[in-house]
Amino acid sequence: MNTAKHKRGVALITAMLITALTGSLAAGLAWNNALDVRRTMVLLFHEQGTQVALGAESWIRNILRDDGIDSQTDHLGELWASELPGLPVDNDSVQGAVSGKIEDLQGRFNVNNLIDRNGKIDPVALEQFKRLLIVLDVNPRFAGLTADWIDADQNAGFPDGAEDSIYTSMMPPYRTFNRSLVNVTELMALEGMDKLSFDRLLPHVTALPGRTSINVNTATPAVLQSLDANMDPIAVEGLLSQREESGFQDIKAIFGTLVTDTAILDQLDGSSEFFQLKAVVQIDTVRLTYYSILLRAPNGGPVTTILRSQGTY
Ligand SMILES: [Ca+2]
Ligand SMILES: [Ca+2]
Repeated sequence: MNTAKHKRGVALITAMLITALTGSLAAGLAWNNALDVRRTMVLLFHEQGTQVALGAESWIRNILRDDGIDSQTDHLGELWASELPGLPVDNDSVQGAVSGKIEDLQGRFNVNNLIDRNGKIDPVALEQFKRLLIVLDVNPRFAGLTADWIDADQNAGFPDGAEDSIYTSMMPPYRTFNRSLVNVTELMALEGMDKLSFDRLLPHVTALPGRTSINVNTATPAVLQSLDANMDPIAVEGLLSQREESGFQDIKAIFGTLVTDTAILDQLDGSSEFFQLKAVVQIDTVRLTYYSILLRAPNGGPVTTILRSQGTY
């Protein structure tokens, strides 16, 4: 009698255990399934966002190409320079928005100008970069450090230089690049560079392939001030009010009286070849930022993408 009761009790407990076990297994499966679906959706949104950004880039390339056909100069009053308002991305499967901003990279100081055509440091560009750093309240020793980072040799400049002997003794050790920068974020690798200095510097510097001219129609106020040792904020204010939104009428005449170094004067221009698109895409909960560097061939030529990056410059 007792044995039969005992057996029934065991069977009941076993049945309850199995029910509990299958219940928790089913809950686990449902949870994993929900996670898988969500993960797949995020990957899909990411892919769709990338396609939207590429579409925006293609659209901007057309705008820049049309501008190259229509005008010989580039200034901040032109269509490309206006911020693109957020456009909806809306079809059956995708809901989101895309916005963008184009910047003329030749309105910034190209750090690759620090090196001349023979791979040696260009003293005129070095002095200009020092002046830019001082205007931005950043330590001017980064000018010499950048030049050493880019120039081909291992001879550290004095007093503001650093080559492999310095960088290989750091933890972790690394070596100087010793060639033209591909991406301006490489400046973060300079000895002593900090986030605050880098953030101040970033809107005013770029890394373009080879030596490039400066477009004074789009140059930042700090870059304008760096053009000559005697340029002060009042002179820059005067220049900004002269150029307004349609650019300078006669660059050589205006800057001829302000810039004494002919090497810098010869570098000043009113048009540009290099632009940067920053596209921000939001698809559902996924937000992506894309940067594209666009090169426009002169005289209404085509516009090509020479560098793309996601998230950072
Ligand atoms: Ca133009
Ligand atoms: Ca070097």
